[in-house]
Amino acid sequence: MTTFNWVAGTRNYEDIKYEVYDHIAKITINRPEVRNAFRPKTVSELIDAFSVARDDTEVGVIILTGQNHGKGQDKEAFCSGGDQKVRGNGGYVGEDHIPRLNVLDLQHLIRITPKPVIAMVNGFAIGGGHVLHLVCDLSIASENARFGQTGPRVGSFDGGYGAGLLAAMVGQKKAREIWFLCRQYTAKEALDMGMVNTVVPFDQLEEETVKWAQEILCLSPMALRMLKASFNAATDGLAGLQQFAGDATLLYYTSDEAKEGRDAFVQKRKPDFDQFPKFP
Ligand code: S0N
Repeated sequence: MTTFNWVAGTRNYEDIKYEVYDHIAKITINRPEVRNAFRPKTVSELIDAFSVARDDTEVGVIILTGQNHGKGQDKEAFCSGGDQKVRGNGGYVGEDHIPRLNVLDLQHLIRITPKPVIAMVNGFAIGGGHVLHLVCDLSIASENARFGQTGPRVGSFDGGYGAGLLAAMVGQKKAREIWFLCRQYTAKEALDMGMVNTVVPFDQLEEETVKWAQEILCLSPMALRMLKASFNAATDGLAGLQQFAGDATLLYYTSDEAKEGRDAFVQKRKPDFDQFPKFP
């Protein structure tokens, strides 16, 4: 088993860990005693960590995972969803006593982060934890991983990405089965359904995930960015198109044609767009 020299970030987090190795940021939900369930603080820290990774121009790939408990593979968790013990009326309640569903902001952030995000699923991915792996670009699971939704059992549902993206991935009938029966599925079953990219033995999970990340890091970051936005545009409606269009604007800003418009305004002259080709 290869170990990697992960270097801890400078932020002080309580519920998560942020580490970097070879242009890869690894974000770990660190509440193994509750199977890495998230409370509002966990989610706000995850949002901060994803923002740090997004802004770091040295980071090309982000891994999301759960802290191992060390009490046996069948007890490990990627994330067991919203912490039901702090679920109040109207959402999950943190130190400020305000009920929130801030995991929806996190899901959106993962979608619009213009870098590949890999879910390294080390165990249970259940409820809101299952949706978190769905919104990641790739999912690599260990053989012990278990997948499923529990909403109708515990009195909740995720009708956004949790339903729509799942159906786009596994098909309408299977998605409805997953939500309507609240069963658990093995890593092999998740692979067969098209929900995960590969399944590896537990002790090879990180090595395999880093290998995939390093392969991605050899490729063009701008092409990857445009591809991620393209895939999302098909499922995310105007919000997806906004991201794709924003990326196109970024590219346009780097052109002489766009610079001519800016410079002409700053220099108080008429822009000369005649010099630029009108491509077919
Ligand atoms: C993960 C499971 C299957 C693991 O089973 P196992 O190994 O038998 O462990 P347990 O003994 O059950 O658990 C060990 C300890 O961990 C605590 N714990 C586990 N999960 C949670 C959790 N989600 N919240 C709080 N605590 C948790 C256990 O209580 C136990 O601790 P002790 O011994 O001290 O009691 C199994 O644990 C399991 O099924 N867990 C619950 C899974 C679940 O139902 N999750 C919530 C599903 N809903 C969401 O995630 C909603 C997400 C959300 O925010 C949202 C998003 C969009 C729209 C709506 C919502 C919404 O909230 O409504």
